[in-house]
Amino acid sequence: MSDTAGQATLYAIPGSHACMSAVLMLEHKGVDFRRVDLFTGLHPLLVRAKGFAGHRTPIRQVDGRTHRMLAMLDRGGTVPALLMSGERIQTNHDIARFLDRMSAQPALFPANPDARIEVEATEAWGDEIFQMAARRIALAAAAHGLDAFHDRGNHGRLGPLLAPRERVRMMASLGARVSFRAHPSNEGEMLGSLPALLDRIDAWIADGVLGGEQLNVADFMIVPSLALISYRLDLRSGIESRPAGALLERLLPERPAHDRGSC
Ligand SMILES: N[C@@H](CCC(=O)N[C@@H](CS)C(=O)NCC(=O)O)C(=O)O
Repeated sequence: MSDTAGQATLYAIPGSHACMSAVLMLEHKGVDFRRVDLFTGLHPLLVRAKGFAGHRTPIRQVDGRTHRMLAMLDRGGTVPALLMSGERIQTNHDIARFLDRMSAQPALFPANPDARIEVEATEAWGDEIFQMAARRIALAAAAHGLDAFHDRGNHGRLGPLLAPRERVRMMASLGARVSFRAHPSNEGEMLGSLPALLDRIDAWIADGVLGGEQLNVADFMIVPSLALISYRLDLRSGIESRPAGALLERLLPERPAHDRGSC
């Protein structure tokens, strides 16, 4: 059961790496779903209007803590938000577990308990650390103007970033830069931390935790963040030349515009 007979609905915003994680998991499971892109910035309100609860306890941190504005945004609610079989599920963490409960195969988590612990720890890092790092690194570039981005953020592995229209993209990125403390003044620090983050992903690939024959929830959590960072023209080739870049190309190949909806 769902809002339209048999079909799930995924509420998202354009270009969201977090929403692409949910898209990849739904595709992996072969779920029939429609994607509804909400207007970026108003999406916490819009998703509440669709009956989603928001997060009473903060779910996101910047520099190891949840400042007041971020806590307020978390209370409002985040996308991806999934309406499926009459249930409303918010956050990739809960969506992954819900999807595995609904149908065990193809699994998102390894059956072996030790392997599962490792994958869940990698997923948590992708969710709590890397997703925010990617968001802030991308937003910081917007302070230099849209020319800092592949195709000015109009097309790419995640589709148009934030909004299909450039003027709206610039306005939305300005608000988000304040919310997520992504400013030219701390950009150097964020960029300085990136090589270690990418090395960590490459090491997980070498160990077979990521990029295995059977893809898992951690792959789906981490790869969209790589995609978002690689919109930055100054970082693109540095990512694509790594093992992480090969995994990115495997899961989210560059496609002609509009091929994957307007994530
Ligand atoms: N880590 C969570 C959070 C996702 C998240 O931060 N979503 C962003 C869009 S990329 C959002 O809805 N932000 C609302 C806001 O900041 O007001 C997940 O993966 O589900």
